[in-house]
Amino acid sequence: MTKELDLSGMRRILVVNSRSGPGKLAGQVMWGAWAVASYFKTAVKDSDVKYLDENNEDDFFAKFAEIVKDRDTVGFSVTSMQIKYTLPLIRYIKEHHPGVRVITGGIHHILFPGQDPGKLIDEVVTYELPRDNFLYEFLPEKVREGYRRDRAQVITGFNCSFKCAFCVNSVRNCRYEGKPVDKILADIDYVVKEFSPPKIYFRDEDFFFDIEKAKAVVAHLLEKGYRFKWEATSRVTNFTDLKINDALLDRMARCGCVQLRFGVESGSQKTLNHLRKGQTVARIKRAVEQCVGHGISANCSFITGIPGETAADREETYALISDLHALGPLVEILGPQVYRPYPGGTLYEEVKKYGLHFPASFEEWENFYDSNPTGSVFDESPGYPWLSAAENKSLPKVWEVAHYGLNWSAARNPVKKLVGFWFKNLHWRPRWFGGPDLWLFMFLRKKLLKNGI
Ligand code: B12
Ligand code: SF4
Repeated sequence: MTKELDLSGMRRILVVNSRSGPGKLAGQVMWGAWAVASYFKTAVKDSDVKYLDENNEDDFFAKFAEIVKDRDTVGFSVTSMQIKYTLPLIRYIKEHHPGVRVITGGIHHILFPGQDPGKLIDEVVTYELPRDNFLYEFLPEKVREGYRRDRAQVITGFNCSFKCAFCVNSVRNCRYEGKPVDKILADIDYVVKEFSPPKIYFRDEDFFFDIEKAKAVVAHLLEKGYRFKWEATSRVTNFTDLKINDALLDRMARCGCVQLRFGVESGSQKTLNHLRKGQTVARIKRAVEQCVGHGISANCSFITGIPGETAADREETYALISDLHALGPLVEILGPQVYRPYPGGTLYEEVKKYGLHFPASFEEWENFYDSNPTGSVFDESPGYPWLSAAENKSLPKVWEVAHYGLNWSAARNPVKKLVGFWFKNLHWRPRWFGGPDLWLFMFLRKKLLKNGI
């Protein structure tokens, strides 16, 4: 187990981010792998660093096999869901280029620091490498195209100081880490100059945690007169007189803020308390109303399938979703997605009592999600022991009904509107999360839409 990564002997380096599922997440920015490639390039003297993200490359394997030939070190960034796609690449290296040093790091190793990495991996890094600088030379062409066409991203902070019981941050010994304001502003200016994006997403677990930073960004955008639209994530608890108040919302709307994303999670106060979310239903409503009042869209994310959550709690969530949706087309509903447990934290202790097991070594994760795909956002068969057979079947479909029934009913496109009308009245209102029409719709969605979304 590596304590401090030894950079000596590294010069010709390849950093790889494999895909995480059968499809590719094309156009997405892979911050972890990007940070690592940038760090190696900056920290290793005379380095020659290459970067490959399978999600954003055509002919990925051919490129990988070619580049790896003359490397001394290959680093892989891994979430648990990527292990299935990373291990075959590591096996290829060990078979064809046994002298190459293989290093793995990323959130999987941070979550499971003590796990046996097996014989194929030379070093495992279980902490975050410095991420002060994201070198744009590593940004793949497909991501650049997305920046120009739809939306660019600027990272403005890392981690989170809260410890919500269901969240990965509750099991990590982490706190919110701001990025220096001058760096954020320089990044914004660079991205505008280089890509002229129609929109920017400020990537941050809580953009308003450091309110002075948020205000400085808003002041900068107003001063520069930039025309792009922007969106960010916030806790609803930031909506106070001292933080996000009407005056700030007004300035935000004036400089292009079009959406804030909220982790609403539940409409049941009992569940919110159980999740240690630190927010009330009344506050959720107030924040969303205030946002909408300033013409800013509110994207409200929910989870369900939590141990201890009753049908009555779920009904309170559905009722809150309906109330928020009734505020108009500026409210977007995300989920409710089925809770995905990760080891550690208070909720995991409860989950363990139901006998849910996670693999004990790195290699055992390879096929874990084949039979128990708890990592998939669109997991259709969680098989959780704390849910009944009927709940395991119906809960993963709730988000489809909410998305197509509520969000689409507010769309301008007449086809979407019609589908929305159908799902809202036939499924959402009677809480019917099944039926042949829903099955057919889900089937078509998977076949037709990019990334299955
Ligand atoms: C932003 C984000 C995304 C973005 C960007 C992903 C990315 N890789 O950057 C998008 C939307 C694309 C995304 C997609 C997915 N995500 Co995501 N995502 C996040 C989120 C919210 C923040 C990650 C981030 O940007 N961190 C900032 C970067 C700079 O830090 P970092 O990635 O940890 O990297 C540092 C260290 O880990 C280390 N490191 C990383 N790689 C390497 C490699 C080497 C060799 C070394 C030495 C060190 C090292 O140094 C880095 C710099 O400090 C996290 C939650 C969280 N708090 O971590 C979830 C999270 C990482 N995602 C998760 C999941 C499940 C996914 C998906 C699999 C979802 C899906 N089913 O499609 C995909 C996988 C994407 C992929 N990696 O290929 C899970 C992973 C859980 C797990 N057990 O692994 C998390 C933890 C959220 C959760 N549900 O709890 N995600
Ligand atoms: S759910 Fe949101 S607020 Fe809670 S710990 Fe996770 S990132 Fe922080």
